[in-house]
Amino acid sequence: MARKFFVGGNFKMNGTKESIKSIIKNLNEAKLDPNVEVVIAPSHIFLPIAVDAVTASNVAVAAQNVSNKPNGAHTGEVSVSQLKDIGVNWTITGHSERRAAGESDEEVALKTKAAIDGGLSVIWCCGESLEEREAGKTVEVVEKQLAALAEKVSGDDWKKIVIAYEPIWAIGTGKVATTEQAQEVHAAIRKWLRTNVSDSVADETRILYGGSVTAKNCKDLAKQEDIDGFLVGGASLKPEFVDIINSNQ
Ligand code: G2H
Repeated sequence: MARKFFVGGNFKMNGTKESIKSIIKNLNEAKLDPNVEVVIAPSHIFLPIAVDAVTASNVAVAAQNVSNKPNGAHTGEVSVSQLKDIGVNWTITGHSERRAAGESDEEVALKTKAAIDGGLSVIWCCGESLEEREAGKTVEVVEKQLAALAEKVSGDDWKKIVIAYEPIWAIGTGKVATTEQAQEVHAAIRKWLRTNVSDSVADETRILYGGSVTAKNCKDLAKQEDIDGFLVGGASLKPEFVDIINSNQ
């Protein structure tokens, strides 16, 4: 089965009511490749605005983070059911900026499982630091993150997961991984899924590349066999996001 190209826009802690509306207006009015699934992730506070503003049929809205707990006494957290209640059907989990703030592999896996059980689809992120890459541990680190995920999710859960490989040293630094570096890790992730989960999960799971993706570098990355799209940060706030969405044409 061909994997549908996927482009996520992670707005991170950026934007205002007006700028978020303007980015979405631009997407609504753009000629987006209809064969691409697009998911944009503004800050929690702007999610209702985003849900109301999106009219493009292939654009959905994601949270950047979610609690793994049900509603209750968890000050400052947002639950899966609250996201569903306002019409959000996606969340990112395990972004390296959240892992750096203290989220463990296990907590990320628990959040992913809670999100899926509550009816969300998930962009689950993984990736190594510069130190780990230089020590030759890239695949080992990513496999450890995958193993923690696979302990909590199973069966059809995998159909709700899109994997984003984001080398930490390439995030927001302007240092994009080379096409070879990215393809190598994507292939290793797919191999791990084949060996440890199943052939169908390996064949059907989209694996995105994230880390300083721009309109300039996306075309070559998109041509790689195991790169099924992108998770875009900085450039998703700019008009060039449309060119990245259309990079697989
Ligand atoms: C990686 C990416 C989006 P940027 O974090 O998740 O951000 O494209 O700014 O490197």
